[in-house]
Amino acid sequence: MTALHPAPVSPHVTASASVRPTSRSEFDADTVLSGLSPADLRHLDVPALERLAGQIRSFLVRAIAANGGHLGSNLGVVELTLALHRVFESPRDKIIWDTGHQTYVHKIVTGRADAFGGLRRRAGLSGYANRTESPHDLVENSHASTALSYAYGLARARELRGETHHVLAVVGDGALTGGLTYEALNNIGAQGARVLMVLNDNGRSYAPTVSRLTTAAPHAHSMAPRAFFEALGISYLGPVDGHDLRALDASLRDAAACTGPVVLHVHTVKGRGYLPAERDTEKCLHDIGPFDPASGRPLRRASTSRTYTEAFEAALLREAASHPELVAITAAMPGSCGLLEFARRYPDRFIDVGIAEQHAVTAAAGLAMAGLRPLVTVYSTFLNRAWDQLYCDVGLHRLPVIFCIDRAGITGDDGPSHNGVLDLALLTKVPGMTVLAPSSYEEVRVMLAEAIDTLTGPVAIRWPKTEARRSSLTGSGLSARRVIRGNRACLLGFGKMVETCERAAQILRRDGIEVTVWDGRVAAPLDPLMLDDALEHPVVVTVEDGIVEGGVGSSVASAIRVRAGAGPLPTLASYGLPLAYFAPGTASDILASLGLDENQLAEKVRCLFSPPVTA
Ligand SMILES: Cc1ncc(C[n+]2csc(CCOP(=O)(O)OP(=O)(O)O)c2C)c(N)n1
Repeated sequence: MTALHPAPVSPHVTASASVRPTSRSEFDADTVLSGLSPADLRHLDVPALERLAGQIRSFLVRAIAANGGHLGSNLGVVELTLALHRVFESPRDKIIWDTGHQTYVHKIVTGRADAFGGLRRRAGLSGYANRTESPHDLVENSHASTALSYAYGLARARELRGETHHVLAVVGDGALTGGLTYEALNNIGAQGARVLMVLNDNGRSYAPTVSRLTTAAPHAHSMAPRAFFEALGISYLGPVDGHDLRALDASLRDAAACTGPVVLHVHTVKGRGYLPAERDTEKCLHDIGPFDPASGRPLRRASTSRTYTEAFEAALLREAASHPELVAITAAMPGSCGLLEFARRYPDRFIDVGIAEQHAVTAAAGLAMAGLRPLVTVYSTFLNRAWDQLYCDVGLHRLPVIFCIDRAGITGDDGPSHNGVLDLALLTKVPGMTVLAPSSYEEVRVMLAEAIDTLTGPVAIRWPKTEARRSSLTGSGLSARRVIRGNRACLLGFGKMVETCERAAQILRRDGIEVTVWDGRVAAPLDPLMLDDALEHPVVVTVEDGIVEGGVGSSVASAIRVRAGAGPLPTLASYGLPLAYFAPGTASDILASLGLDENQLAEKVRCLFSPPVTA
């Protein structure tokens, strides 16, 4: 490691830290941080560590400004990470970061600063902990509230194997709102498992955390957390200032000396040291795309297009004005799910339950039983958490809960755990559930209105992370919409894949092959007119951005076989995602690598003809 130098000071620097705003082009590997290891930290005195903390913050701002990523959370854990790696000996001691979005500093001090140029890019550094990157990374799932359960398992294994290392879970106050955390705490306390939980309390999830147990108020010596943890059989230490390296060092050593379960309560400031993050009231720049480091403002989008989330936000506001029975629920993601303006206009009809998707869904069931129309707004990947609640608590009771599912399909740069690849296959298996997949900005409004005004059971509307195309033509009701007529093949697209089908049809037309394209719109129940029309074609192809195994394509194929009876059956092909975890990359690159762009789709269709038609 090279010698440590003081970081330069700037107008954006708060009193105790130093971040140098730079232009995007200045981002480069940092010679001071290059090749840093936990052992290097143990040789430094506190002033040198404080200087290092400033350099790390400056580096984080530059690196994330260039690539996008998780900023606020990482700026808040700089001193905590340094202290942890000084006091404990990773990887012998096991440190598990809950959620993993705040492991950038951990990556820097475990020798990965040089890789930040490729942060969240294809074949680059993951935005979360990643087992293939380093032996210091134990867990690569980015879903919250899991760390204590892993820790309990690791601690029990340690006892059974007669080992002596420490097992730590660093859990945010947001992650502490998830039910899994309480299950683990109960188990750890009841069995006296020697697990050290570092409670990183910055008072925020994205938004302020929904909890009376934690608070970011520095030096708030509330008795509530102590009483809570001690009641469960877990010793409580703190609270300690998470930016005071001396205090952290002493407290972590005290915690390490405990022979049973212990929680060390640490207060940190999200976005610490970078004023644009500290002052961002929505989310302390929790996550952000490429931005101007001098101002903290996102770099302008290349196009003026709106996203599907924005389409939903506008549609919801329109419906909410005339439907006082609508209630919107989020599991700690009001901004990302497009609920900020709704929450501002209708605070009584907005519910943030914390990072608690299971509770959100069953609470929605309760609201619906009492005659309200709850909307559960959630990312596709996080809905996985609440599958049982959706199936039994909502589905079985046929309750009119509206699931507004964002980030469906391949999301890309957040890596495998963030892709929403299961929702279509799973939701279409819930008896009585209507599943809608808009293919344009305008369709979101039409479908939300349909869900509210006409449908009486559970409904899911699922849309991707991408910008939404504009279209003056929309469908209606539970009908699919034929967008192109042809006789050689019938392409049935769902959601954003409709556009790919249309482009493939144009390519095929240039070769003299006329195909029909349907915007399927409704993944369940399937439109009988669309199925009848498909049966008229010699080749039927379905295209979706969810897993193909058990997906909408398989429902279509079964329905067509039943309809065909003993008559001639068209050649059937279903395209979608294979059963795999997809490494980070852009969504379009990943889809293309799976053969799901228009050129490859056109080629696949040609190959289905007998004999195959060459371009
Ligand atoms: C099950 C689940 N739901 C939602 C999210 C989205 N999410 C990522 S980080 C985060 C907030 C985490 O807050 P906290 O644990 O306090 O960490 P902080 O970033 O504030 O340090 C949320 C809601 C998630 N990762 N997992």
